Amino acid sequence: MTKIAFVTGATSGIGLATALELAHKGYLIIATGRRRERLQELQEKLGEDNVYPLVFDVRDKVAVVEAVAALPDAWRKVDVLVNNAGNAHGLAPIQDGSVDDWDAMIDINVKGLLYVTKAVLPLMLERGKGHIVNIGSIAGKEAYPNGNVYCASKHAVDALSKAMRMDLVQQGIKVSEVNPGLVETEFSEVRFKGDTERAATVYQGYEPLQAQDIAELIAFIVTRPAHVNLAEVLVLPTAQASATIVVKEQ
Ligand code: NDP
Ligand code: 8X3
Repeated sequence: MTKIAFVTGATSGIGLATALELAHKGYLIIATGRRRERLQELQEKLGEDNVYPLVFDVRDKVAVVEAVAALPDAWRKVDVLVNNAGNAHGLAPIQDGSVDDWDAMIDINVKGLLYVTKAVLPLMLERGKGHIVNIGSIAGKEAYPNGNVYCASKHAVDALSKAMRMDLVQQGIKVSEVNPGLVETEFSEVRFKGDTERAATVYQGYEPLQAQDIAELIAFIVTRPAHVNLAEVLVLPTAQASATIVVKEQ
C-alpha cells in the first residue's frame, strides 16, 4: 500500500527536497507551507494526485488543527511526519536581539512543531504505527556566539525529540531527529532578512551540504525495517567540525 508523508516547510530547502525525494521513493506527499504558489508548483511537478497541499502558518494553532481535520479520508493514513518548517531570524548578541525575532523562532521552531505534532499524531495513534522525523540542528547540540535564541529553539527540538521517543515507544511510533550542520538553502536569506549577499558568504570557501543530502538521509531513515530506528543523526559538511569550526579557503 502506498505510504503517505506529511512534510512541513515543503516550499523550499530541506522540506522541498524531502518531498521530492520521498515522492520518488513512492510516497504520497502532504506538503505544507505558507507559500501556496510553491506548493502548487510542487503538485504540478509530481502530479495532482500525488501531492496534497496544505497552506498554513505553523504558528496558528487553529489553522493547523483545521488543516489536518480537513484532510480527506484517503489522505489520513499518515505514515511519516517530517517536522521541518523552521528558520533562524537574526544573528545578534543577546543584548541587541529583537524580541520579534525571538518570538518568531520560539513560535515557529518549537511551538509550531508541537502544534503540528499534536494535530497529526492521532492519525498515527489510531493505527498504532508511524514515524516522526524532527529536523533539529547542530545548533541544538551546541550554542554559538549570537545564536542564542535560535540555538535555544533547536535545543528544545532536541529535548522534545528524546522525550517524544520515550512517550511514543509503547504506541509503536518511531521518533528520529536529524541534526544538520551548514546546508545551503534559503535559511541564511531568512536569517539576514533578504540580504542575499550576506547570506551567500555563509556558504563560500567550502562545500556546504545541499538540501538533497538531507533529503536522502531522511528517506534512508524512514525506509529502514520496522525494527530499526535511527534515533539521532548529526550530519555535517566535511569542512565543518563543530558549530564554530568550519575550514574555509581564503
Ligand atoms: P528554508 O528557509 O529553505 O525553508 C524553511 C521552510 O520552513 C520553508 O518551506 C518555509 O515555508 C517553512 N516555514 C518557515 N516559517 C514557517 C511558518 N511560520 N509556517 C509554516 N512554514 C514555515 O530553510 P531550510 O530548508 O534550511 O530549513 C528547514 C529546517 O532545517 C529548519 O527547521 C531549519 O532550522 C533546519 N536546519 C537548517 C540548516 C541549514 O543550514 N540550512 C541546518 C540545520 C537545521 P514558507 O515560507 O512557505 O512558509
Ligand atoms: C542551521 C545551522 O549553524 O546556522 O541550523 O545554526 S547553523
